[in-house]
Amino acid sequence: ARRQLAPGAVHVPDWLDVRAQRELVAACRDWARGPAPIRHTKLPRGGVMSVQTVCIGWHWQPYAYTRTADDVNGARVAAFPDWMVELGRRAVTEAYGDAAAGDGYTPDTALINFYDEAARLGMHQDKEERSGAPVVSLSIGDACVFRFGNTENRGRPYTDVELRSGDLFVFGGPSRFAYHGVPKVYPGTCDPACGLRGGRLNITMRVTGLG
Ligand code: MD5
Ligand code: FE
Repeated sequence: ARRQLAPGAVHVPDWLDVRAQRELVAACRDWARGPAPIRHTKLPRGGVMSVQTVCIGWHWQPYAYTRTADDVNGARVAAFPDWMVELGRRAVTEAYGDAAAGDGYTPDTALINFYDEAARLGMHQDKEERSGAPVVSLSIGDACVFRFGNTENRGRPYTDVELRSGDLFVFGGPSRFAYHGVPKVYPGTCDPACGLRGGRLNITMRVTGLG
């Protein structure tokens, strides 16, 4: 079942079965170890994000993409695997009910966010990509409140949606540059069968539009 929150913003609850969730968790554990280890991203004004992030394909550091993780250890980030391109295509096909849209989607990067029970993500837009292609979001582990806002500012109107382990969310079209954030994680809501012992994992695939 899919639910459209706004034009281009589609939530597909329970899209990944537990086997697929475990496989993704295992792959993310691997990437978290290196070549550029997972870390709390440092912000230019001296802050540190409570969320921990590891990138594949391209490395995101506020507020640009690079091939090397210059703010971590300088290593070239892991390649974006073909199997994840395929997963992204299936996700877009499912969310939009449009196989042509899915086939035309070629993500080249993913930001993998890990939230412990205290982590939050403030309201922001994702606008470092030079492409208006959709963002595919996959959630695993503890449930959270995802706040889907508007394209004008960080405040109201916004809609709070609960995202749970296995959920898919696709943000495309007019929703691609909406403000959004994660104000709360619900600790202890994760089924250990997902492969995580606690916390929330979110994988976002993107098209950077960079060569
Ligand atoms: C998360 N991650 O749950 C979210 C899921 C990030 C981030 O926000 O930047 O790593 S991705 C949500 C998203 C992406 C692009 C556009 C919109 C939402 N949107 O228009 O609402 O860790
Ligand atoms: Fe974002």
